[in-house]
Amino acid sequence: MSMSNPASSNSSTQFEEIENRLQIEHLLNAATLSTSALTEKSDVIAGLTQKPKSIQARYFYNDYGSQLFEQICDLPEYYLTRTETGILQECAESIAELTGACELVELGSGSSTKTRILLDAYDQLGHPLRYQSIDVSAGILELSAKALLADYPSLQVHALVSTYELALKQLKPSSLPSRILCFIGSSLGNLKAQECEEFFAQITKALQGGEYFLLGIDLHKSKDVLEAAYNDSQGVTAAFNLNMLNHLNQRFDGNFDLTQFEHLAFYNETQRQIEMHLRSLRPQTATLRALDLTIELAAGETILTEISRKFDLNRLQQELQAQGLKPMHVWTDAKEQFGVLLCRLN
Ligand code: AVJ
Repeated sequence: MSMSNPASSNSSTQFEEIENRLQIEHLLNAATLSTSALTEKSDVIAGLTQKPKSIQARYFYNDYGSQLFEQICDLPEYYLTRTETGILQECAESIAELTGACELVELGSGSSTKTRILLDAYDQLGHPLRYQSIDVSAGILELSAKALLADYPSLQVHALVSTYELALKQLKPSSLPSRILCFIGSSLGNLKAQECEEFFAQITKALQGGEYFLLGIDLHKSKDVLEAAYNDSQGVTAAFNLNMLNHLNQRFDGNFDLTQFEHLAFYNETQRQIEMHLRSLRPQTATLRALDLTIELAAGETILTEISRKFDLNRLQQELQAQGLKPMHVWTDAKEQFGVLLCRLN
């Protein structure tokens, strides 16, 4: 390597320095991919051949879908991200004080924007900064890890390309005195009640006694506020929903015609969940060649693409407690739109 050009030697040193603090690991590699690809295919086929039809919410997140989601977070109607950010700014210092030095592990880390609030709090208390980010999207994972390393000179990052399930199965004991597993952004809302319970059980298995679980969840509120958040006036949420068909087309060699579907989102008050659907505008067929699957849709027929559950803080605390995840602290905003819970494993 040439050291003659001061500018380039400077930037390459900086580059090497960042690489030294970064470890990237792919769990979705050839060995595990064959089985996960199989499950994936059968999940898509099962969802599209049952009545009513459905597709799993994680198909929103190809590269374009992740970009659209970042746009959603900034929409005036989408109060969730803004409100959770405000709560984290209020409580981050208490969290860092309560837990002491901690390795931060985050499920579904995405752009890691809100994580910075926590990193700052640990940093201000003089705690070492160690962060394990976990996401299925390798692109956003690597980009945000590098951005964090550039901004936090003493941070160590272990980025894991993985599903939640695989990652939780192979979490190694923390090298710091404790660990905090973060699952913020109300992603829990995508899980049905039964799946939620199974997920909490996986968390308690992955953590050691005394370690922490930080959970961010959207709360039940008026139908108007909720429905506006999922039917924004700029149509970004509609584009996000429709992009799922694009993603399936790309991935499974399909021919869904996006112009023949419309976005539908409403609050199901009995189930306390937003439901997003794609509604067929006319009778039509679509084929996913890689799956050897042709489906028929009647005019007006819907495909369920997401549930987004809205929680009750008391009930959720009981559920966590029942699983051995003891709620230590709960924070909300003044309007009680969103909640952040710090739990400790018994
Ligand atoms: C990322 C699952 C929390 O449910 O609000 C945003 C995804 N869907 N707009 C949510 C989403 C439509 C989001 N979560």
